[in-house]
Amino acid sequence: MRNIILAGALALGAATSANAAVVYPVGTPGALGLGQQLINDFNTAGAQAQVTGGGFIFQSGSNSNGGAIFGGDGTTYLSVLTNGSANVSTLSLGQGTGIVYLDIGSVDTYNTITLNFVGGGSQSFTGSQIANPANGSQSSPILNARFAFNGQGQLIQSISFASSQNSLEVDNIAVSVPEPATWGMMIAGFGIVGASLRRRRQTVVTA
Ligand SMILES: [Ca+2]
Ligand SMILES: [Ca+2]
Repeated sequence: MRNIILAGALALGAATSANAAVVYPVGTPGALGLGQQLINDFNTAGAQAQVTGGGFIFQSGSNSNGGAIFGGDGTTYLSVLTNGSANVSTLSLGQGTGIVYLDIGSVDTYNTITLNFVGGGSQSFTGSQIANPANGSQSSPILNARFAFNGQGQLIQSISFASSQNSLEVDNIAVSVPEPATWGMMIAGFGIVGASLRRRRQTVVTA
């Protein structure tokens, strides 16, 4: 009997374990689609201060340190330089996000984007896993696009950008707006607050 329960628990564990995260293009750069909430456009000093790490710059236009994201909004973008790495927290309502959306420009084989999950663990994508052929073209709509990194059930706490050569260009990082389960938890939270307020009011009345 005990073995049957154990086997059942193991099967349940296997069924509920998270799938690997995936990346896919979602449209043209600069345009936030439905369900996307912008968290960093790198356009202001305040936004730029949210980025941690080293070996990166913020710029607009194109030069040897980075190429403007083709088809994008033409604003300041984050460019990760040779052996640089940059980290952007994607915490939304304090609990991570299911999907991170961002513009990427001129994807190169030597670019790496890593998702860091709430509760530990991470998953990295090379430029070739993001778009192919990742040859750094600054005029290809396939290599200059808006992409979604979907945790497939794992909540993403932060996203890291690394490059072994110039450059990895990104902009307009967004998170997925709260999903139904999150709204359910928030509504339950409001209910608890409301109940405690009602209790407090009753206490005042009877005192
Ligand atoms: Ca920008
Ligand atoms: Ca590039």
